[in-house]
Amino acid sequence: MKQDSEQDRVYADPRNRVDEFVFDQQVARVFTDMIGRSVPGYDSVINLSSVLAAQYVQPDSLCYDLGCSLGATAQALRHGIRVPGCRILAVDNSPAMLEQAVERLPAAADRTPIDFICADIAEMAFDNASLVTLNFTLQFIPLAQRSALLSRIHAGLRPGGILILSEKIRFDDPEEEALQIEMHHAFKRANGYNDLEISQKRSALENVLIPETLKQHRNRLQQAGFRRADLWFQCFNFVSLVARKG
Ligand code: GEK
Repeated sequence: MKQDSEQDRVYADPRNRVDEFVFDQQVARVFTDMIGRSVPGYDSVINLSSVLAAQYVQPDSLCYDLGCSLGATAQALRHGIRVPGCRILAVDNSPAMLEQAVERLPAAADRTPIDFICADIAEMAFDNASLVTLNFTLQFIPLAQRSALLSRIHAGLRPGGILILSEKIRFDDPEEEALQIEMHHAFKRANGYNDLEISQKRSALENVLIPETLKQHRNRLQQAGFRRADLWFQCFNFVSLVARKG
């Protein structure tokens, strides 16, 4: 089992042309370091997902970790689950990420099983779920597919089930948008990224990671049928919501 991620230097050297960001082998190898140094509050959101699992996962139900990457959320859910008869389905469409996820999964025969599945979450159906996580994943799904995905998640949840939706967001107020980005970049610099790395990564993500406002997320969740959606975490321009099925 591999514990440590290599240090992320993916955008450290100057490039003539910055291609669109992809979750390939190069990214998978450094992903734990990359996301920890890039997403403010990442560790808190992942660790606290286990608290929500302890509170809301129902016996004999499924948990879906959508866009599971290396399985950090799935492992946190497993740590939190207190009830019998559950399975965690950890889904990603990047074979490189899943390969690393399987390699890093600690053996724990006595805990809730985790199945890693290679699939496009925009094409999946959901069933018998009591908890679903979209931790920093919806932002990578094409805008036109987001509503249908949330409706299918809602349909697949049991009564009382929850969706944890964590996202990078943008702000309607241009000054707040600029200030939040300024603080996010300060966070990245404090974690050792230089201005070249920050700007090349930003270009690579430009048409790949499409953030929306909190209001857009709340409206979409409501339209998908969720009874309510409450903000439980924010750090700069990164938030997490808990959406509940009635
Ligand atoms: C964590 N939740 O560490 N279907 C399946 N997976 C997808 C799709 C799709 N259509 N599009 C993107 N992904 C994780 C972090 S990372 C966030 C999530 C980030 C996957 C993609 O391959 C990647 O692994 C993940 O979504 C997004 O708790 O890198 O900022």
